[in-house]
Amino acid sequence: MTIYALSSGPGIAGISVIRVSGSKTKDVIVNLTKQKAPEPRVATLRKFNKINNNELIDEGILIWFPGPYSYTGEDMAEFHVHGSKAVVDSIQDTISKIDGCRLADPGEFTKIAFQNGKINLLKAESISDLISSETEIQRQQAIKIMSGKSSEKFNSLRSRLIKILSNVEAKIDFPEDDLPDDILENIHTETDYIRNEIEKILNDRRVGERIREGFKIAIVGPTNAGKSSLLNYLSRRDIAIVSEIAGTTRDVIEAHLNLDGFPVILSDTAGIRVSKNEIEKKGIKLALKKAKNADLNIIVLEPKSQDFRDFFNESAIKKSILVINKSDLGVNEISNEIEKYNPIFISVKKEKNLDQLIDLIKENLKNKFISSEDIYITRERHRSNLKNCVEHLKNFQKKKSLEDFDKGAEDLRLAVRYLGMIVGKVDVEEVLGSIFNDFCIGK
Ligand SMILES: Nc1nc2c(ncn2[C@@H]2O[C@H](COP(=O)(O)OP(=O)(O)O)[C@@H](O)[C@H]2O)c(=O)[nH]1
Ligand SMILES: [Mg+2]
Repeated sequence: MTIYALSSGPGIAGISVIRVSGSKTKDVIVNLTKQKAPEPRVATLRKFNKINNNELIDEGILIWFPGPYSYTGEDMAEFHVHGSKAVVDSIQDTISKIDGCRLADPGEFTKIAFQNGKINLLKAESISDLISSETEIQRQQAIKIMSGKSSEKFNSLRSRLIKILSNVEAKIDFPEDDLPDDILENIHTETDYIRNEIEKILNDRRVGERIREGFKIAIVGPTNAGKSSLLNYLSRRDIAIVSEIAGTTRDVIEAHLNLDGFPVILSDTAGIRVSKNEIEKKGIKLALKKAKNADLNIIVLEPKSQDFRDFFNESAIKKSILVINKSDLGVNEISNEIEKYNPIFISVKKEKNLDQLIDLIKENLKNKFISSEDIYITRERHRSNLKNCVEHLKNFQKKKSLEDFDKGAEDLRLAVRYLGMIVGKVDVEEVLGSIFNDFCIGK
């Protein structure tokens, strides 16, 4: 099947790009241009026509990428046309009339690229992350992984694991040959090393996922302190109802923001107080849960607030910035209990000190997460494969004696498989190759 799709964004644009991939690509070119394909990979001006009546659709740039030197590895072409809905529809409609051509599924170009070995799974995922990145740190993370940083790490760990496996398998296949002592010792030190490396990667406080999905920040505190006002200010929209009536916000209201380069999911929550209203009580429960799961809490109080520690447990307070809002009303009556936590004084109404609050939030996120060691994983999929890999390595490590190696080999095979699944590599042939290339059995 030959697939086609609009690869640039929908809507009116200066230029739109329609991509075609598959064995019929050349037919598509010939049919639309009434000429043979231009020189490969050279942008060429062409007229694009309907196929039935030769009516001119548009004039634009055509690039022809014969396979395998293309993104998907198949024959490909790009039609750069004027970006109107009518032009794009007409080109696509014309291509659809050519035998063997159909509209691409979502992600299909990249899927074919993966199937043809042009890119690995990590790269495919990071391409999608790069496309959907909204902030600078998301872009940086995606491009690092796209350029192979994580793939190299996992491929190198995997090759080392395959080498251990080949040593173990050699011992099973040729039990009468004594394995040199240093090889046996090496099996154990290498396994320790690999397990340690993977555990280090796993022990990353989920920074990669957090950057990809957004840092979770919960705005919490007593009723009427100005939580909803703060959410509206930070998101520059009126998404939460602001009112002097205590208990207005009951549901959790979320906003995805780019906070000066940081991807953030900001949640406004119900004000915490003792309430008899069932619905409000549910909202308060949700608020406390948000505070527990958040990466960072902003606890909003008023100058007259007496204390806040009844509401939150120690661990929620530890990851919090304490904010006294309504400082325009005067800040003389701050209780000692609150003063101790070094609060920042703001006024959402008078827009006082809000830049300082944003700086403080950014500082907090930076210290907590960004300065941590290198990030190699960005999805739950990576994490669960790594965890499975470690589990099997642990099982292998329990098998100390040579007699157990039979079962141990299976542990290692599974460990290799899980590690391979991250980059999308699962291949037993490699194990065989590694045995016979590297291991001079001599028989
Ligand atoms: N004086 C003053 N009033 C504020 C400030 N921020 C919010 N308010 C008012 O406080 C009331 C409660 O605000 P709201 O954002 O709904 O508080 P929430 O219950 O914590 O979500 C509203 O009447 C706001 O206009 C502020 O900085 N100064
Ligand atoms: Mg509110």
